[in-house]
Amino acid sequence: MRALSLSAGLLALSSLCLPLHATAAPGVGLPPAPQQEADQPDWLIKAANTLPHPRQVAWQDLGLTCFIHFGPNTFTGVEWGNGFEDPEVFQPGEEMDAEQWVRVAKDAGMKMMMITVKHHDGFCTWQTRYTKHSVASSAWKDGKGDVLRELSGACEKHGLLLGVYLSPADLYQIEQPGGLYGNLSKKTTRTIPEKVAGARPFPEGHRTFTYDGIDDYNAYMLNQLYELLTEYGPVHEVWFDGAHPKRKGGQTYNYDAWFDMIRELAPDAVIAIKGPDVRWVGNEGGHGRANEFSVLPIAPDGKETWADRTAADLGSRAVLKRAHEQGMDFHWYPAEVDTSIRGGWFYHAREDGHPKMGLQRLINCYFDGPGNNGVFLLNVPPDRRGLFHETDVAALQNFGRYIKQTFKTNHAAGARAYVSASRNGHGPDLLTDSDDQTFWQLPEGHNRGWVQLDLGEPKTFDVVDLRESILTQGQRIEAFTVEAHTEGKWREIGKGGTVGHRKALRIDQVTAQHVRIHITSGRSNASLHSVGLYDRPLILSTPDIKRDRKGMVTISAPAGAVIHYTLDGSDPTPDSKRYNKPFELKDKGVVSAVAVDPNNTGARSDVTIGRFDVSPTKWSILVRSSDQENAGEAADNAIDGDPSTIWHSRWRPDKPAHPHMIAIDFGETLKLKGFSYLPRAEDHKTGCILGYKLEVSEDGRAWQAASEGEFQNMTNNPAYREVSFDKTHKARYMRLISTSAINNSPHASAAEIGVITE
Ligand code: FUL
Repeated sequence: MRALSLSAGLLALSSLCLPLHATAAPGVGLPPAPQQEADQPDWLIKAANTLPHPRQVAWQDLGLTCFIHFGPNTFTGVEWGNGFEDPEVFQPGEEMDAEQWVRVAKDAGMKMMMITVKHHDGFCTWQTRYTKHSVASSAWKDGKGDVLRELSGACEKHGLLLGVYLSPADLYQIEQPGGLYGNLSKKTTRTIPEKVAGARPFPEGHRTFTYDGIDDYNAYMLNQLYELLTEYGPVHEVWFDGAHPKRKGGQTYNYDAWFDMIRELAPDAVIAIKGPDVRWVGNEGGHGRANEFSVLPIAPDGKETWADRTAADLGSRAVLKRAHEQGMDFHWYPAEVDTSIRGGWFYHAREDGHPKMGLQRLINCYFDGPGNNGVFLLNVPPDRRGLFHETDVAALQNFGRYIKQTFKTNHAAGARAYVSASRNGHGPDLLTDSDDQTFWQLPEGHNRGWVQLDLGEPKTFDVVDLRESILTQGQRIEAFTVEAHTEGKWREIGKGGTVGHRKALRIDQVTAQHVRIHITSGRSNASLHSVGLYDRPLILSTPDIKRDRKGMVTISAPAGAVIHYTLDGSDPTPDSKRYNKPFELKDKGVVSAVAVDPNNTGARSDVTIGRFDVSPTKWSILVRSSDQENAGEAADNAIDGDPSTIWHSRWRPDKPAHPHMIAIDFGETLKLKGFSYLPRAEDHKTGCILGYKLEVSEDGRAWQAASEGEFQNMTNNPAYREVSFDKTHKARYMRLISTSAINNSPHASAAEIGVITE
């Protein structure tokens, strides 16, 4: 990028009040200098000057990271274990290969492996000295296996960073006799690591830590952290999950001591979720907010408890103003966007060949994560062999290729930049140089401004990639618009809100030589260290498959695409049957569909797989037994095959309470192996069932319990669930009874309720 020098022409123009650094680009002109916002309040300037720690920026630079959920649940088929698992169930195959995980992740562009070394069930997948409930008690590798050791070795070999997820919730320590969790032990002064008779010595070179007020469980956590941070090479992220299937004894956590030890033993590690460096984005679906702020209010004087932040607006001016008035501090707290490539966090064989995340959804998460001022932590659960499953490997390869291809050529590189104004020493030439440490910045007092790029010749692009220089200048841009000069005039081609570390804005494809970015609202004077213009490869969106109440299957794809499908579970190709109109599928079946570009380009979408059980053609609601809201939210909506309509329990009486019931007559006797529940789709999820009872009946009078419990992890991830019964039940009738709902909602609701038949 070439810096503009002051020319005689420019001097003449600047005397006409055109901004400094500007010179006319022939034929396209330059916009006038924007009017600046009068004095900005102190609290806003304070937010503009709230900066990240360098370790947070280094973490954010990773962009894409890999989550590994691997433990007893991999083998027992549940999402949350209960602490009673026999260590013997942990039995990866001989072909287990942590290097395969790392290689596949690296090829997909991931920069860190974050592994659950202890999930809520309490089983430890490293050789810990502090419990027998670990790999040491499994026959796997004769009790000598160590998953973390294998992963850290593979990470080191392939140059990826390592992160550890150590669950504070620990059901083994809650449930087992002598368990340490909530055992009401005395809070005393403890020196960590505590000695264990006969245990292998710790590596030399690390100091010990002495903390006051530590009970048994906190000592256990500290001892384990000490092991994890001293014996497995550098750790770059420590994840403390906030989820708790169960609590006991009023157990509290000495976070200050945990954090202190981490800072000392792993100074480059960010402490995530229940910690000060990285916040959970607020959902497990991989979605970011339209405006993802990194500067958030926190409680002052070290009183912050790092509660989940799930509100839609976390850091707008309105939020900051209110927080400031309430005496809160501001803190740099960037978002980690996490989701699983599969329906569950752990591997479940039933999901093989049934990817939750096709290419389109992975891409969306990318643009919601690193492309939206966050980091995308994508979970890929190893299977029972101890390998990433072929389905997931293929999805990751596709995804990696797409991202590499998208960001291969920056059409803004080498462009000539004009700006509304610059701070001294931070001119436009620093905007597209290849040095991320240098940046262009508006002068003080300018909270608005523009950048105009002359690309030298018309270029085609559909991504505008902006990056603020957050390390020293923080997050300041609140709103921007993008214009392109096409067909002789300027027109808006995109707009956005926050930028921060990075905003990769997807727009409709445009071909233009001149492009403008207007910073239309900023806190103080914003900076940008780079602008990118990229062109995404064409992909065809995956088809959507639906079956209605009458058993008619409709497959839809973007206009123009041709759909092919199979009904035998095989992968559809352009030679498979072509879809023309809805067809009937009353029984159980699998529909696999692909969209193909009709223009012989060979372009194809990912395959969508629709798995259907018997259709609800003959089903009806037992109206008298069902608690239903009739105004548009009747129980029938839960069996109509349309996820956009819902059943909702009665809003009145004014104090509704569980249980709520929905009862179905199948119109014939079915052999039921289980049932499925799809919560309503809206963000608020009112009435999303947590605790349930499922009863079946052959005659509608005598009911038998088939399943009872809580949908695991429903609060954090209110999504589709399947529940298997212990045995097959013959039933003509089924009723679902809610015993609780997430967020303590007194209601019950469902988008769809289905069956799993033999
Ligand atoms: C949640 C946990 O309860 C899930 O099992 C999973 O580990 C997810 C990443 O965090 O809070």
